[in-house]
Amino acid sequence: MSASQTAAGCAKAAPVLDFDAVIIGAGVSGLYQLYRLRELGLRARILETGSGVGGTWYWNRYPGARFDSESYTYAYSFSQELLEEWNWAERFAGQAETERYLNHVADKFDLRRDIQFNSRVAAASYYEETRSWDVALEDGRRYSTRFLITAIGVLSAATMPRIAGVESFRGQSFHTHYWPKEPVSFESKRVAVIGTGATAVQAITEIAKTVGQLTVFQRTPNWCAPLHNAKIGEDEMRRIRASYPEIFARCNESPGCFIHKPDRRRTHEVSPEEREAFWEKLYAEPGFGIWQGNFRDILTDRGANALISDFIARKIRQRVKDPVIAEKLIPKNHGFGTRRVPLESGYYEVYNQPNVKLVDINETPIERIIPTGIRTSDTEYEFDMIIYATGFDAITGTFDRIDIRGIDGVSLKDRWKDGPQTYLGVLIEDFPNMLMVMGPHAALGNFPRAVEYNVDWVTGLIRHARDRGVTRIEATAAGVAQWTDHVKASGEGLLFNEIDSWMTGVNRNVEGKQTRKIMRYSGGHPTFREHCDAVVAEGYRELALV
Ligand code: NA7
Repeated sequence: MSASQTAAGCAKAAPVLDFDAVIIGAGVSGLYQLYRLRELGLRARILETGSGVGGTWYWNRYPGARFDSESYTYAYSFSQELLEEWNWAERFAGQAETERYLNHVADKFDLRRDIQFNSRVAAASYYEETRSWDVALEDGRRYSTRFLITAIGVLSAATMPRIAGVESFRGQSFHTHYWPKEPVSFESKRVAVIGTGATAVQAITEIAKTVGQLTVFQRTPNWCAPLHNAKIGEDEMRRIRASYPEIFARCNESPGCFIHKPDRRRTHEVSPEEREAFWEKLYAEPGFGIWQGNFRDILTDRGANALISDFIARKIRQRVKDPVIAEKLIPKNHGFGTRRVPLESGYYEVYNQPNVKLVDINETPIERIIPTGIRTSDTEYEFDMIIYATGFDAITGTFDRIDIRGIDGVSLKDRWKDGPQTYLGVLIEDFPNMLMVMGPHAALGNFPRAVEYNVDWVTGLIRHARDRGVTRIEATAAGVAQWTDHVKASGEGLLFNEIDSWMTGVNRNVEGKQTRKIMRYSGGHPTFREHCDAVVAEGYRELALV
């Protein structure tokens, strides 16, 4: 361990700590957090499980992985120079382009010298005597730090299905999150995909282009809408670059930080003809407009939601030739937009291919994985490859996988077993000096837009502490209770909170995650920022700073 007496570690106890701040994760959040802490003159280090930067965009290299947010809205906005020099090649960048972008950021700002790769954090414990955290890696290395900053994303703990026999399969198998760096060929192969979430929709569409035979095992269909990706030419990039300030301003004004803002009208305010024309227009436009830029009541009013669901169902019926398959692909247990809407580039047409089969596992459940393939209640399917697109233990799952202990050894996993409780999604009572970037009960959406605000807020708090010789920051019980109540209240009346999905904390493959919980702030980003700004303006109320 190296000895240092540095910027933040300067007050009362004056312990010799390895770092002022340890950041877990070198994704979009962690990279920017490191950049900001360096500006403060702190000694910070990122500990990262992977061997490269990028987080989500480092791991999820499955075929078809790409943005559903417009590339130019996903870029960091903090550096004019970066905005000037980076050209996006596609309206919705693929994984490779995004990974290149984040590597470029790491190089440009010389971030790598403070990033330690191949370093999975297994445990972190708070010590009151030194007001510091002890962070332990899986391989036994340990570091002491004043601040522990989690930048671990909301979808980083991949989950395998609880199906018997997974280990027995003799062919190739992959979880989409852990896709290999080497190319994988599907040619002449019999491939199974389990799952039909946003990941599967992208992967299936890409795999279907070259596969021998593809069989999709579907438990719950999702409402998908067209992405309409395209290349960005030089002229378009020039126009985008010139309008970055307006683009970012517009994103910041919208509830999800997307470029698409809800239409002020209610669904029933317009005539059926006008409604239909509006929806046709949205369906033909790129990106999340049909979800995020729709009439403002489609996610709160059951009647409105039924109408838009019916519109999308008609589109599915038009695009899928076999009416029986079309019906299977139309969700029956939730309305449009109440789960994450996968954006697609020819997904429905895949089911018109003679070499693609859809298996509804509600009709014929999977009994087990066998050495040669998959056995359902009525058939044994033989496969060369099984792809698990089975999602994540979302939002709190990555926290659960680290043994995080606060005051007197209290476990964070236990503390949150009935749902997360936080102050502004950043702090937790009894876990002093631990700060979360995009933690539970923060506002989700277009990630980098939200990340930049979150990181700046966290950085501001650390600066405030440093300037006052404060070495211990903790959320108060009252603050946590207030915020947790407010987060719950902000979710009332929203249809998606009545539906099982990763956004409501349900993952049937994980013990204890079978019932819905309020996992995220749904009052919209502008209101979220108002709350956080007010806390700063009032001198960090509801925080105990000593
Ligand atoms: P999702 O959206 O959680 O999707 C996981 C899919 O896997 C979903 O269709 C699940 O069906 C299915 N699944 C999970 N377990 C099983 C079992 N045991 N049997 C059959 N099918 C199963 O994860 P994604 O990776 O697609 O997307 C996550 C987010 O990443 C996405 O929203 C983007 O924002 C990026 P279910 O719906 O549970 O019936």
